[in-house]
Amino acid sequence: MVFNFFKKKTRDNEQETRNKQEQLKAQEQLKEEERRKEQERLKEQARLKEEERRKENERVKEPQPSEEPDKKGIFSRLKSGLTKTREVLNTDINDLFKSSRKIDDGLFEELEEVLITADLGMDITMEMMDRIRKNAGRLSSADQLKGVLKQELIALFPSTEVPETVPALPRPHIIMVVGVNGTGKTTTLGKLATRFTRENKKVLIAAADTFRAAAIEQVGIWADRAGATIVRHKQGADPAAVAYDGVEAAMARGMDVLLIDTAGRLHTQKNLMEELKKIKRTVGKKMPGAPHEVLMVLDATTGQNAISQAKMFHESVNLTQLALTKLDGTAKGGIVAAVAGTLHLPIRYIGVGESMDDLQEFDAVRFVNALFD
Ligand SMILES: Nc1nc2c(ncn2[C@@H]2O[C@H](COP(=O)(O)OP(=O)(O)OP(=O)(O)O)[C@@H](O)[C@H]2O)c(=O)[nH]1
Ligand SMILES: [Mg+2]
Repeated sequence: MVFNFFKKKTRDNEQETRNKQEQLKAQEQLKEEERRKEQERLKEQARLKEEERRKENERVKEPQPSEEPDKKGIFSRLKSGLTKTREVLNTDINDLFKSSRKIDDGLFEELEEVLITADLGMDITMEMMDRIRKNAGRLSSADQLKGVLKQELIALFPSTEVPETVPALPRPHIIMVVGVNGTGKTTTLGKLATRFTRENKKVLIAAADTFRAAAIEQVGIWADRAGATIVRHKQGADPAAVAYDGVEAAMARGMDVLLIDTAGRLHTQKNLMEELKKIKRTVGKKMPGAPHEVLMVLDATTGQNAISQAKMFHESVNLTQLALTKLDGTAKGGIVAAVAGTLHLPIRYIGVGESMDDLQEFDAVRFVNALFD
């Protein structure tokens, strides 16, 4: 009896030991399985990383489409950016000639209206119409008329050699960007910064629009995106002091370009003009001869107003070049010709959309061709 009891107990103990051993074995197997899975996961991770590195290397080696847009790319972007103006100039002029109309006074009056709708301005339209009327005998189709219009428009632009955007000397090349609020100053400055850094130039931005905190932030985002450095003070700081620090830093750090962003409250407010003059003076004190360019940014959608704004800014800060933005948002693309014909200031850039490649260097022949082709 007692013997049987011990025998059972021993059997139970043996069973328990076996169970424990099996449990341990199962746990070991589980651990081993986890170790294997972890190793596989690490291997896969390393493979993905390697793959990413390889792709990144290829990406860096390949020219980026947006870095070097080919001429055709620029032209088709320009054409599509000018769609609204193109519709006025092409569709309306084609319509004038439908049903084989005669070239008569009635047609010329309608043509006059078309040109004014495209915002060529009264003076330029009248001048052009005078010359077109004199050539009336030689015109018999919409295409011929468009040909004459193209010639007349191209003649409005001074055929100056396009200078280098950033000459090698003097260094830093300082561009002060001015204009009425919301015209696209900061965006244009940001796009220029991006363009210059892509050309391997060292770019510094001075955030001299201290009027709003958001403006300093906005320019900071552009600087990050462009890979440019930035000099900024707090909101409300003296803009001329920011510009001064910008020039000092640009000189000390051997920068190629310094771009100065400025505020754009209404140009009718005297204090803005005084502020801009002070910035300009201060920059010139730190670096004689600077700023090398005073770039005014005009919003094309404001049409003829852009001309009076530019005249006012020119009187105060002596503009050296112009940019016309938002041409994609208006049928008033003729403003480009009106500006060129009235202001005698070079149009250096035009904006035909929001993306990086939509800020184009202005080329009069390309522009006029894009309007009619
Ligand atoms: N469609 C279009 N929008 C543009 C163009 N250029 C600028 N913009 C837009 O215009 C708006 C105003 O641009 P900003 O660069 O902030 O103008 P700003 O002159 O610096 O404005 P303030 O600093 O407030 O005086 C933004 O929404 C830009 O994206 C362009 O060529 N086409
Ligand atoms: Mg701005």
